[in-house]
Amino acid sequence: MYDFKKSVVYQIYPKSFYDTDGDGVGNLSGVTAKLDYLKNLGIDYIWLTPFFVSPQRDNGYDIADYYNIDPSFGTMEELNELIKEANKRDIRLMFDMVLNHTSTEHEWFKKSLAGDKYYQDFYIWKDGKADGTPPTNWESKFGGNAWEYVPSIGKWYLHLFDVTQADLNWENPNVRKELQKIIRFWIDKGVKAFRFDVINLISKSCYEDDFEGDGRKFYTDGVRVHEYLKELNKATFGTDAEIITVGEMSSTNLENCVKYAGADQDELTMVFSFHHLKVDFVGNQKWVLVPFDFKKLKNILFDWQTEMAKNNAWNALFWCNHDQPRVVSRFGNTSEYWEKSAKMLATVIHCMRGTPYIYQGEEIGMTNADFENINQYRDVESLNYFEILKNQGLSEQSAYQILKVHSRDNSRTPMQWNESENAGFTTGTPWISVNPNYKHISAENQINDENSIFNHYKKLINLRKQYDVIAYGNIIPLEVNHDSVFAYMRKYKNEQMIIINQFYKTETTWKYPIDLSGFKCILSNYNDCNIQNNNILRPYESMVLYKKD
Ligand code: TEU
Repeated sequence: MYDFKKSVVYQIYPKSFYDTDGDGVGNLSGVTAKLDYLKNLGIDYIWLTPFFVSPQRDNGYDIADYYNIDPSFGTMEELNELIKEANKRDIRLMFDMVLNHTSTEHEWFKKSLAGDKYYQDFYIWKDGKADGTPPTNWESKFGGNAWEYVPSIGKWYLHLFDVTQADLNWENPNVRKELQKIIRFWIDKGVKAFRFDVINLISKSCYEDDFEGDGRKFYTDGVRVHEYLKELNKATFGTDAEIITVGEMSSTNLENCVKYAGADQDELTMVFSFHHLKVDFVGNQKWVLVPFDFKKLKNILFDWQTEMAKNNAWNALFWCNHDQPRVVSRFGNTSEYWEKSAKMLATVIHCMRGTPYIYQGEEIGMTNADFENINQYRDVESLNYFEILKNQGLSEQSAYQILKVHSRDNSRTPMQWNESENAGFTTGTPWISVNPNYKHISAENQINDENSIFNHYKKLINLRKQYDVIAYGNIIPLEVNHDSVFAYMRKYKNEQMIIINQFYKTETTWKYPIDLSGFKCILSNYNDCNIQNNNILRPYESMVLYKKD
């Protein structure tokens, strides 16, 4: 019997994972080819980012046909083969459903454009203001105004993301029925898990100018969002208790997340929230350079941990995904303490209450892309913001510096399999440059090395399976005001676990706030883990202590 609380999810961005046909773009067969690698790591689910038919303006998050596979990723036969081979290894697939918007290439949108009234009501078309400006001043998440004017219709359509990603009108019951049909189609194919893209943005009802912000307050966690999720649950995945779901919640809050992911709410199994990944932003503004705020990071994670637990709701735990820079570059160290800091960061997340997600390459400590030239960037958001930053008066050099830190392409460079050309990702020309550090950072280098980052992840996955306290325990933050230590305790029945992490490359003193008699060290990133060690924690030191009464 699957127990999602003991499970770990591995995220694959197929385009950058493994290419079996030499066209430079990863594909579904590439995922099948690497299943044994994933089985060895010990993960339970694979979240595949969208591989459906798409013009690929936003790498598949712009879907033109939800029922078919994009030819660049393969065929339905190849998908069936992947499902079959994954099943054989007891690995389940999580599909990524983008239900907030479709590509403007989708037939619904094309019909909408052609003037078909039935399909026009599938999208959000509004009149502009009397002076000819857009209906509201809302900004697209990728830069610029969020409305596009279509002269033949005489109205504007809403696109919270790229201009080719038109927002669906969830107020229309026919839209909701079509979306339910899609989910049921994939459930019938045996899919046991779903991720829902920006699912807290689906309920829009109020179209007004935002004089304080970019418009998000009018459509984030909107008035009918919980009703819509309960309806989707009931009509689709709610009929199978084994199916797990995760909602991506953009700029959400705790109050809503305890509903989205509450055990008795009949909405979703768990949520991704992003506040802990905005600690190197200024407010909501990510295109700036500021050091990360450690205490803020710790406090946000602790608040979410304790509040979700109190309300019997479940978190997704993660540092990385295809939209985020690499965590070892962001909060760790890419030189002397690369390995130690990568292990420490993994331990912080994996021992918490919730379901851990590993993003491809994280398990081998992959780092940011380090691109030198705008020609190396592929992401629509990065390309737009490069222009926006320059228009704001920044020099090209300064704009590069910001992109280098915050671009989503940092996590989209090809998976580094081995030391051969293109890191073993493709025999062709990769669609995006491989990080030149692949000779030093690769899966092959690490699999058989007991002390590698890969094997540290493997151990963490095993701990979750072995110790009930990780899956089921409550969480107690320790010494929250410490300037550099991230520590907490987990408790469940007669089990106790203490997780201690030094977040910086300096030594620090740490006074254990509890009596440690009877505890033993079960995981560490140093060879000697001496829990009586005069209260000194070494650079990036991380340890897991355990006791059973
Ligand atoms: O991302 C939603 C989202 O709002 C972000 O993470 C976004 O990348 C960020 O705000 C930009 O600064 C999801 C997907 O994960 C992302 O890849 C898609 O581009 C986006 O939705 C649109 O479907």
